[in-house]
Amino acid sequence: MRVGGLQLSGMRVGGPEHSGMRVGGPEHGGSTVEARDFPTNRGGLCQKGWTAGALLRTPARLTTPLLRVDGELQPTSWDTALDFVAARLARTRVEHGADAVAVFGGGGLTNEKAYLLGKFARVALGTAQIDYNGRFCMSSAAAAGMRAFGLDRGMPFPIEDLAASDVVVLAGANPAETMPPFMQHLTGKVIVVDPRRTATAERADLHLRPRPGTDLALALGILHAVVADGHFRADYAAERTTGFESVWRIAAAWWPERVERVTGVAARDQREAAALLAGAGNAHILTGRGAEQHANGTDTVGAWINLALALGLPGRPGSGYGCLTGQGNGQGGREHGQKADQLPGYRKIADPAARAHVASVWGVPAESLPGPGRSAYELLDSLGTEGGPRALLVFGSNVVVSAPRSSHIANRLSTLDLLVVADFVLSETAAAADVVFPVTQWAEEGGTMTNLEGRVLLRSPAVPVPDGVRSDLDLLRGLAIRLGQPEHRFPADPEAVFDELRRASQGGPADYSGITYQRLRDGDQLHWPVPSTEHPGTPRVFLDRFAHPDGRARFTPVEHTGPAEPVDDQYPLVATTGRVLQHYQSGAQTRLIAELNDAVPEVFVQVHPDTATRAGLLDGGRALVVSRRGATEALVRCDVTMRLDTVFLPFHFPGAQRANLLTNPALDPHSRMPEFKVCAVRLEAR
Ligand SMILES: Nc1nc2c(c(=O)[nH]1)N[C@H]1C(S)=C(S)[C@@H](COP(=O)(O)OP(=O)(O)OC[C@H]3O[C@@H](n4cnc5c(=O)[nH]c(N)nc54)[C@H](O)[C@@H]3O)O[C@H]1N2
Ligand SMILES: Nc1nc2c(c(=O)[nH]1)N[C@H]1C(S)=C(S)[C@@H](COP(=O)(O)OP(=O)(O)OC[C@H]3O[C@@H](n4cnc5c(=O)[nH]c(N)nc54)[C@H](O)[C@@H]3O)O[C@H]1N2
Ligand SMILES: [Mo]
Repeated sequence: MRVGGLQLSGMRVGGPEHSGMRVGGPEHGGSTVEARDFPTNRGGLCQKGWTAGALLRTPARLTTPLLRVDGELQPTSWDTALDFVAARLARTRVEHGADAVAVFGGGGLTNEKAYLLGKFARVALGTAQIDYNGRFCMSSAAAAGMRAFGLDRGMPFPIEDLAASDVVVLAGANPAETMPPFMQHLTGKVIVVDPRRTATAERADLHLRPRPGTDLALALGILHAVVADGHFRADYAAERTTGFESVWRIAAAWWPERVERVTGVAARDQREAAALLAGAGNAHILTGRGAEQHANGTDTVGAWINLALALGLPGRPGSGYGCLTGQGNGQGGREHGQKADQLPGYRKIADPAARAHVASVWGVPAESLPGPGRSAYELLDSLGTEGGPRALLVFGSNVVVSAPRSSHIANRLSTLDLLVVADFVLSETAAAADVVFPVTQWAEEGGTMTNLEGRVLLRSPAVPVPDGVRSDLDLLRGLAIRLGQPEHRFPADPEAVFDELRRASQGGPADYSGITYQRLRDGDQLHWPVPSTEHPGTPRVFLDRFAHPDGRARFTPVEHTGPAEPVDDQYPLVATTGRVLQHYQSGAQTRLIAELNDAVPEVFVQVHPDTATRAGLLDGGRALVVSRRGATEALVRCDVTMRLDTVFLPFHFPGAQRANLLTNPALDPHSRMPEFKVCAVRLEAR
């Protein structure tokens, strides 16, 4: 694994956080991060570092395909499983049409897998019904970036820029737990916006603690203060943007005292944030899932971007706006066609020119390509319904645990004629499948990932593939051939797939055509777009112009609306959800590792002691957290730094401990992101 001096790339290369922890863990002690600030991380991080390889050797590793016979999953051969699945898919298609088969992908898949999965859906299955868990992840930031800049590259600048930044705002991100190696890039002042006093907030110079779901108002308040105090960059706005007036018409009415009443953030603190940002030579505003996972997440990110534009940050060397990446391939996974509305190279599937180009690379008629399909939650919600899909293939997601309103989604899965899951462990979703394929994991295979700065990283296999296990690419090839596709159309060699991806992406917004495995092996640091093999890559994309046709960034008028589900007498508290250091995502992998599971063995509800007392709860006791959609049984963890109106639950646990039994699947109208970060709940003693 080539780390190239960039901590983060190492982390991202590994896909699952584990490998990242191997990079991040040891670095941690000697970095700018002070141990005093991160009491929980020191143990946890090292722990996770040392146990990184454990998953490769876990006895829970799947090494044989499983087929449900008489209600039980039983071992079978690859040929039997492939023949069975292909026959069932073909029959479903004949009886119910191509859209009766659906595909669900993941942002942890390599670029090659994401690309081939999208091609498999559109060409071998002919279905429009493909989407992926990235819709649950960074989609609101992507949509807001598209709207403001005409392009979505998470960080349009190299991460090293952050170290030279005087002020960095982290809105709804907790990288001290979710991306520890990132912390060492924060050497200037840090403003953290988070309802909780997280390990990241402990490091902050200023911690703004809004009520969950009110960031949009907070960003308007800070913008108001910037303008009122004479710090609006009118020269920059005139030269590089459009639309400030429409934004100011709204922000003028959100003076900090009014914002204080909505968000709970003191007007004084809003003005201090404005002054810090205005006084900075270089500054960055970065968003994480806390700002994005809302039914108005796109507009909320848009409000943070408006603030960045008013300060003249985007496209200025040494400053900018960016979003922090989620999964191993959070960036690349959303560029090459596993998204419902997308073709490779970040092209739109509804665009006739894009269809013609990609169809020619694939050797199929453009008319044969389906149009846009349903977004992730809408897809899962439609399973087994009238006109909805009757078969589903899942690659790289554990939706039984991670999808919002998850008991409903588990019910929908149970109505399918066929559920197929490819995984290396028996996740909760795999356990519900009719067929499970055992696939290779990160250290056993090659492929590329694209990190948060849009930089493409090549990984080579480090350990041998266990007997009985095949790669996702192999599996797709096996199914495609059985579905009547010519062999050459579905290569299983990652480099061959990448060479095809290069051609398919050529001329698109995310142009990879100039990136080759050889250049990556030679150590070239290539940030897309890379339109030719001589091109040096594009570390900073917006220096001269933004990607809209007029070259300008767009201020977008956004108004504070608040969460989709307000609190009331029955459900008086706001529940928000997220992560802890020791567990990864749905926990399918980390719950198998004893050291991690012992550190945080079950779900907890983090709550202010006064709020707990009012509900008759004791620290260390048990609570039932109840929303309109379900109830989660959780350990009570009292914490005096919590807001009185807010509780927090991590979403890493299965069964009755799922935080997603509570969550509200209200969707953002632009990104179709569900509102994971706010729902109304009450606490009951158990
Ligand atoms: N240890 C670990 N690391 C991970 C992961 C993991 O599961 N475990 N997952 C990876 C993935 S896929 C992702 S997407 C990233 C996520 O990385 P982050 O975005 O850093 O993680 P979260 O915990 O989801 O959310 C961040 C913070 O948002 C806050 N928050 C909640 N509601 C609001 C709100 O309304 N406004 C604001 N401003 N903040 C709010 C929460 O209190 C939380 O501390 O982490 C990646 N890294
Ligand atoms: N309440 C709440 N819910 C959330 C969130 C939240 O903040 N709050 N965050 C959301 C976010 S940001 C995300 S990203 C999702 C994540 O949630 P999921 O999509 O469930 O992600 P994982 O738990 O990583 O599940 C990935 C599964 O695929 C397997 N896998 C990993 N790599 C590969 C591969 O290369 N090939 C194959 N075939 N399988 C692989 C793993 O073993 C695991 O079982 O959860 C979302 N859900
Ligand atoms: Mo994510």
